[in-house]
Amino acid sequence: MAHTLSADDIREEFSQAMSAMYQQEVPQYGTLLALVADVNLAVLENNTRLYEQLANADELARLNVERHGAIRVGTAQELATLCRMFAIMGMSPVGYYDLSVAGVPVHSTAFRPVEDAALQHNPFRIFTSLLRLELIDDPALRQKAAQILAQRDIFTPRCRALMDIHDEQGGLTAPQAQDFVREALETFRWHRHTTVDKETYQALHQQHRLIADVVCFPGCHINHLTPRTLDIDRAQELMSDYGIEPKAVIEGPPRRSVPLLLRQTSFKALEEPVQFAGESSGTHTARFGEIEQRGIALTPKGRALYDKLLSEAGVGKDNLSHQQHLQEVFKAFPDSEFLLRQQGLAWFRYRLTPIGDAHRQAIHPGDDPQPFIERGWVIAQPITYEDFLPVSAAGIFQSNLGGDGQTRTHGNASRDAFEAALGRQVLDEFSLYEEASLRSKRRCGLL
Ligand code: OOG
Ligand code: NI
Repeated sequence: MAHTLSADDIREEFSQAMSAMYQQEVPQYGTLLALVADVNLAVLENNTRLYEQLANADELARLNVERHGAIRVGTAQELATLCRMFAIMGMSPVGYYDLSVAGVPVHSTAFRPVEDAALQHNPFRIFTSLLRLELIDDPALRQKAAQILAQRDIFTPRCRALMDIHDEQGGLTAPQAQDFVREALETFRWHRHTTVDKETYQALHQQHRLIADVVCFPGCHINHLTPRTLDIDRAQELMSDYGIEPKAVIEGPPRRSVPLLLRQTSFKALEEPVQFAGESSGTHTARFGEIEQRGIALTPKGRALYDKLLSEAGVGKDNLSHQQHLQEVFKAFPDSEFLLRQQGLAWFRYRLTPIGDAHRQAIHPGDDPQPFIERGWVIAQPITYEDFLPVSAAGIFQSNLGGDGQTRTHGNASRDAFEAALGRQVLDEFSLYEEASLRSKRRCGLL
């Protein structure tokens, strides 16, 4: 058959198309992109070490295209079909996040590329949540929501046909891929018209805002698209200058000399006009903007320490005092690449320098990389955290639910049910980082 486009190229096209669509739909997203571009430029101009580090790790090129988005779906079939759609773009489900513990009636995974080369090419990620209808306590309302969801198809017929073609042919030709990207985009478009009347919307909204958001529309609109900044504190400071009001506190770890995991902030969801079935109109708040700063991926040991310190620190009311408090609490977390490596708290990717390469025969499987690093034969680069944080995600959800943190819903972790809906198991993020680290050691002859 004719030449097929790679999954990496399809993902690249799709993420660009999604970004263009969201920029049209939510003009503040364009402002956010401008702000992040300004901040990143200033950081790179003033910090040549960081510039070189990013360039060496091949991260500079991806920085400008790097985005994550988020969607919420209502049924197992929708989730399983999304899994098929994202597979065509080289994205696999990684991680399981149970947000019901934070009073949000969903559980989630992140679709993202997993291979080193694919991540370098374009690390586009979609945080995808499945509504847990069983957490609606009124049985009649629960049944009604299920009925409404059963009637919709969030995928266009052409999109479904192209997914079949992809699976039969083992790929898509360039024109088919273009068609696929255009059709796939329709699933994530914003619709002003709800599929339900005002009363139904209000009843579902009353139960939980998120339930109304998932159930009442013909598609699963993308609710934010997040660029990556190199200095989130600066971005947070500048947001109001750009006419954007940030949420109160930056989620995640404090500012560090070796950035950890993921720090995030967002602006509040927009109140947007909607048209209910039966001609009455109203408003709906769902879509918002978010900025993130990514740092090093932690090992299970590092992550346990992070979780412990974060819960010790609690949640602050204003950002300044919260960050100061976090700084204090996180003094217990080593803050140098050497200590993070030595104590096995974070993941690194190893590379031979040209001198190291010339001395390959002196490096043996099982050798400690540290002396080689000190001799300039080996470079250890932090592995970037490519995933999400449940506490932060809950904070982002909450700040967009009007801040009242409707915590009436509750439920137990239900990973098996999620994977059954998805039609496969989610990948374990820790194994992915570990494998990346081991592969790099093997390439250096250290394993
Ligand atoms: C997803 C919120 C979580 C993140 O970056 O942690 C998220 C949503 O509101 O649907 O996007
Ligand atoms: Ni997000």
